[in-house]
Amino acid sequence: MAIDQDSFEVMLATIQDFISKRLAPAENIVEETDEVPTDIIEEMKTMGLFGLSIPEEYGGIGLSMSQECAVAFKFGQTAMAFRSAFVTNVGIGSQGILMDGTDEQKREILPRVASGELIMSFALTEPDAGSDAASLRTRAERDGDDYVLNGSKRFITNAPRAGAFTLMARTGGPGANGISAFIVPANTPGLSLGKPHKKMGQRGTTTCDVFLDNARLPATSIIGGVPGQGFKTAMKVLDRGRLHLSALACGIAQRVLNESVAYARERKQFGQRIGDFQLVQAMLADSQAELYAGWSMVQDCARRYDAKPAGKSNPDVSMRAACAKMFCTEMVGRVADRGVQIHGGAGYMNETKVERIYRDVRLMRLYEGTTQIQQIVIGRALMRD
Ligand code: COS
Repeated sequence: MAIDQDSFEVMLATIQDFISKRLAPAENIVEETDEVPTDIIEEMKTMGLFGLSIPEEYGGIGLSMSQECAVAFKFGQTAMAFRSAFVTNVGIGSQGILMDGTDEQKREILPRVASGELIMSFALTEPDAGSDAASLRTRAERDGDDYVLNGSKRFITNAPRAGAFTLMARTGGPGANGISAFIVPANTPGLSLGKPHKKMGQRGTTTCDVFLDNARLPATSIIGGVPGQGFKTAMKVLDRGRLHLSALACGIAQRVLNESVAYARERKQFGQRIGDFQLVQAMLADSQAELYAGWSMVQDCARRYDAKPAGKSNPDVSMRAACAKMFCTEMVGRVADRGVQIHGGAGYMNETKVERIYRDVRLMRLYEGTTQIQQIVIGRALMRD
């Protein structure tokens, strides 16, 4: 159930205020220290950001997908690390439990996820299973009432902060139908973490590998209690995540456009503002038009998402979420590139915001399914229909 629109507008205004007054001034600290200050994380917990998508009955705010996209757009206006700190709780880390978990799993886990007491992380990717997620090799062998897990997971967002993982492992034969989704507490004996990865951008976000060496879990840790459903759970979670990322990409494009317009109004060359030159205006216009197109896609797809029964798959919405992810993340790459171009040499210097954003957005075309995977999802849907 979504919160009513009036209350949501108030909440959105509070978030905007928090971003402008609290997060924007801290962007350089995040860039320099590669960390989000802990007092900011605590404030985000108090504001309820860790529970945006979790229904009120489990202690969250219960936003609809359309509302969540509006929040993601706002968080695009600041460094990506702030959103990343809470987003695995809102999206890929928790949604599998919400969509397919048993009542007991939901009651036990979701209130702690919503409050931010428990950080959830999503562990699907492996060293040899990225785009081909159904080929994952982490094994979960049945042993009495338990499963024993062995394998490794790669590039796991928020793993260094996580209290538990939604983790996909193979309980059956090869292919998608042999995969189950487990809830794995981070303190399970046999679970260990790799060193934090050093990345091109998105400083302040944390990722590392996760290793499982005879990690023993009760069979009740399987989401929904039924083995073999984990791939579908992961795909449904990713459909939703892809839409959220599309909204974020639009928010970031808006930020780049704002920075670029401000610069074009202020910077003078050949005796006039560079924004008065039509070649600069053309770059601004292309970015504005593409942003408008992307945001229209996101809003349309989110409305369709909200109209489908909660947690159920809907191939048409999956296809449209892939369209939005592909278009918006490619679009923000082009917008960021033009932003650097409009800033000229200054755009290459790391004191300008567009330099950071240019690096940060490169990941958007890779994670939660590359552009090429989105093309496959779209192409297959067209051939199937
Ligand atoms: N919702 C529900 N079920 C889905 C689904 C979705 N969006 N997509 C696929 N499924 C189901 C299929 O219906 C199929 O079920 P049946 O066996 O009952 O027919 C099963 O899952 C397997 O699907 P499919 O045959 O399409 O699987 P593939 O191995 O061909 O993989 C892709 C499909 C490539 C789309 C998938 O592996 C993928 O998305 N890869 C990218 C992974 C990714 O995004 N990684 C990022 C990691 S998180 S940062």
